[in-house]
Amino acid sequence: MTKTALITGATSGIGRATAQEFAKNGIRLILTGRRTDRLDELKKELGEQTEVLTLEFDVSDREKVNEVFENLPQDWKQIDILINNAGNAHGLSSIQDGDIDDWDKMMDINVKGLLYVSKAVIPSMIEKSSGHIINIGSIAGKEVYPNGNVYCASKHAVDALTQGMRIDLNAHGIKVGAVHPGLVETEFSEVRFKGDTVRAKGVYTGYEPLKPEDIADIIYFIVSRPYHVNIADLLVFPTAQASATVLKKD
Ligand code: NDP
Ligand code: 8X3
Repeated sequence: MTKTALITGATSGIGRATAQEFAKNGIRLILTGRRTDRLDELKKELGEQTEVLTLEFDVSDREKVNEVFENLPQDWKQIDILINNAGNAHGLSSIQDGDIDDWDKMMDINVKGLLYVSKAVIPSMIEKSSGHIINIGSIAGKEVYPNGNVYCASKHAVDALTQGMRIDLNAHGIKVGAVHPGLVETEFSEVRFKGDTVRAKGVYTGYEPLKPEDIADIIYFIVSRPYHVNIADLLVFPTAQASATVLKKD
């Protein structure tokens, strides 16, 4: 039976590559993000391989999330796979210099957004006693690095929520796991550095970073395991990276 996956943050980077990988493998797709032009492009591109529904909403807008999920078309209500991927870092500053608006964004999107979407999707998974949730964490959810403070806290929260969800949903036959990437070249640093593309590019020069497709490939591997196998926690680095702060550059 064809599975249906919902991927948040499918308009760029890891989410978009995962959508492409899933489409190649015939998974029906619900793709979400705030940029409608990109959602439209994806629907056109991937609609040739699989059925695609696109939904434009901000994951941190609780009322909008509820409205969107209450109004899902009937034949899209059964979601088998949820990839909680939408997220970003905003700023890279010491705790004393940090911008409170940036802090709000990271906690609202990376933590509360993930919760709002999960809360909307989980009931239908419980109803049929199956489902698979993968949260995209980060090395920043395993370690804290200088000036990473609030982003790291948001990703540590994702790590804790993944464990909590796995425990609470265990009795319902729902698999929960997390993938924690190290450095992946996406729009992540452009967002973190507020459009400073030169600074963003510098994050990924002098070594070979992960590509979004590397993570997408791993996510597809995880969702394609037999039902009795749950890959609970996976940390993925580029070979040049050994920890949040140890990176071998040329
Ligand atoms: P990108 O910036 O390329 O993609 C982020 C995605 O999240 C976009 O599709 C964006 O869509 C979506 N998004 C951001 N904010 C919101 C929001 N408020 N509501 C809805 N969607 C939103 O970054 P990545 O692909 O790198 O990031 C994906 C995930 O991977 C994030 O959770 C990030 O923390 C994590 N990660 C990234 C790493 C890296 O090195 N790149 C390493 C470890 C983890 P839109 O703007 O259209 O809303
Ligand atoms: C993204 C990777 O090292 O910039 O989560 O935090 S890092």
